[in-house]
Amino acid sequence: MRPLGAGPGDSDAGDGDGEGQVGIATRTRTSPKKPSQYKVLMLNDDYTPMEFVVMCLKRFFRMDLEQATRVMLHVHQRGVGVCGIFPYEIAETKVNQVMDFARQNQHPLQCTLEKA
Ligand code: TYC
Repeated sequence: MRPLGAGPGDSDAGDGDGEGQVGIATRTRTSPKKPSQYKVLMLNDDYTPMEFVVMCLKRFFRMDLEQATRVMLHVHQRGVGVCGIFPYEIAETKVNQVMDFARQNQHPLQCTLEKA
């Protein structure tokens, strides 16, 4: 078996004029395309208890009590707030987890995602 690399007779090992150069591709990306990010949004409503929203934020978004309370109050006052930013599949999973948990507890809490 021939060793790897240029040797006599290789088409790109010519007289140095660059003719016959092969296999040199300029990489404009060094890693696979990074997945686009999505915001998970929590929406306000008049019926879901504040404590339940705080519980969701702690459970599904790993917030501590202080952070969860701050986000919940922001949503309560402004109508919508960001729970976190994730790749699509993770964002979708979190939306489903919140919506399922809210439904199980008969609260109308709504959660959605939006491209970041
Ligand atoms: N507005 C609700 C209340 O007064 C509390 C609430 C906060 C509900 C945030 C949903 O995403 C929400 N009980």
